Amino acid sequence: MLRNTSVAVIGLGYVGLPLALLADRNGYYVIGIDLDASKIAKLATKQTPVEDPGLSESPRASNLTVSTAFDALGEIETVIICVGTPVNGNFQPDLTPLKRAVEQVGRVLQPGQLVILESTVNPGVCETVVRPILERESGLVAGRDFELAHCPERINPGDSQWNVANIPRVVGSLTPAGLERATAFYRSIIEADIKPMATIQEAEAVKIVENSFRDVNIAFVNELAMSFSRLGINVMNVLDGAATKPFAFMRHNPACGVGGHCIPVDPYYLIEHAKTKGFNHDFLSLARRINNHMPIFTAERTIDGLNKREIAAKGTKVAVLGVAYKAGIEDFRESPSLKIINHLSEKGADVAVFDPYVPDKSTTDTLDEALAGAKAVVLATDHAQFRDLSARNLAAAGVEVFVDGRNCRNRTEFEAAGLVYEGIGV
Ligand code: SAJ
Repeated sequence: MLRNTSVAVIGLGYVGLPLALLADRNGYYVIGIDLDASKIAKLATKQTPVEDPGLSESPRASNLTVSTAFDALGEIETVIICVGTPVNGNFQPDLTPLKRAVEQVGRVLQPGQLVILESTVNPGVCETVVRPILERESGLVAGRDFELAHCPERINPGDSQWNVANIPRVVGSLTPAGLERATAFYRSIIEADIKPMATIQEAEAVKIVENSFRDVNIAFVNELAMSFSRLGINVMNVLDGAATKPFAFMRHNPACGVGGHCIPVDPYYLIEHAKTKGFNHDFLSLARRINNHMPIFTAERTIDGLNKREIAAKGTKVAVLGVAYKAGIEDFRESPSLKIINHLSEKGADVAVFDPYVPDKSTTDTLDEALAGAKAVVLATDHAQFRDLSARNLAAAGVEVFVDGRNCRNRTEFEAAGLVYEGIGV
């Protein structure tokens, strides 16, 4: 017998934890499952395992039941899978974590349950990967014995305005009954529009499309930045001008690269899936190549800057500030900083790394240690602390080159202090 108004969330990361806490706050009996025992231990003592200002709820106030085991799922009405769907080193989609979680759910699946996938996948994964595993492991039939739906996650880490409670969602399912149940669930916890899609594939496609849209727009301004660097035109000033157009223009900003677990990853799911049907997404692929090149472009600007001072990169200390893929968070998945560090190291530079949000990837404990003896500084993540760095203090410390990987500083200030300033198209 399934427990009324009960929810299980599989995967308690940036996506699953906020969702589990929100369902709990809305009166559901919620169990959270994660393979990471340390995360479960923290949550069991009401601690927050990930620091995110966008977390609309606190574990301290929740009645969340957490576990690393799946066997408690048997009585749960709605089971939501929120595990990561990364790409491997060759940019090929990696569904291993998803398949593992679905197998575990399938083994304890009960008649009447609703399984919802929130992980980002290409169109077709729910029907050709998730459904067969659930049916094989349970002996049940989707759409008859249990329901399967897809509601792609839309979490924006670090965003204090938009969070799981107020971001509109789309939902798709194999059957009208599944669609009705899933839509009703999200409408019961989210104060925003929940749009039912005609098919589960449409719901899968929505997320890939919205993030590919962002990736190609970023690639557009990144290509402009590289072109305008040659033309001697300040791309940020031009984008400021273009942004005065009140319609049909959406501002994006060039930078040292595109990181995170969404934007640089999701397009590959569509690219690779379409290839299996004989279609090449040349445009999406080109955008990925442009954005993947930006860390190299940034590292080369650093070397160019040192050369302007007749300093060879080889054997020279370079401080890379920031490892996280965007400001104010600790997540460094697919971060451009990692590629900048690798490229400069390959060129023989002595690279020091400091990010207060990512101590495990920093090579020094303090900013001053990273800067000591450095001839070049690369601002790779625009954490507030790095936005306030004084050009004069850097010059006094012997720094000769400042590379503004986020175009967040002012060329004039650094040139007035006697430094070479290199931006991304500025
Ligand atoms: N970036 C640029 N230029 C831009 C915007 C972003 O270089 O104009 C870079 C960022 O520095 C970062 C990467 O792209 O390295 C991704 O940035 P992001 O702001 O898109 O941050 P994410 O990865 O947290 O994206 C999330 C996504 N949300 C979901 O997938 C549910 C994305 O869809 C949102 O558009 C994005 O937040 C957002 O709007 O902030």
